[in-house]
Amino acid sequence: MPEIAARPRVKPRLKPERPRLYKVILVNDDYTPRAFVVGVLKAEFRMSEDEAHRVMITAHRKGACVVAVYTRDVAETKAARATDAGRAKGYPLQFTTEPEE
Ligand code: TYC
Repeated sequence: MPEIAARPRVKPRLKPERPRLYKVILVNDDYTPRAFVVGVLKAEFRMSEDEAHRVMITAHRKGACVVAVYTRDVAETKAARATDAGRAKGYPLQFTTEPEE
């Protein structure tokens, strides 16, 4: 049987889709010390003291605050590491992720 060359079934996209981005969200609680939250934000999200303090205070006042936006893998890894840092000290600190619209 002669081989029939397979042609691509779809036109290759010239513009690849950009990957969906995910927000990392800091959730307030009544127990984790403010300074500890600031330290985690600085260490895991490479924030300055001022930036970390602003994000911590916003979560404290409003209940939650968007920390940063990443691809899904990076967002989930950072949220898990930051949450684990609190858990290791016995704090209920929570970082969650959520897709951007
Ligand atoms: N509410 C905490 C306190 O008063 C501080 C805090 C801020 C904890 C933000 C979590 O996401 C948070 N000690």
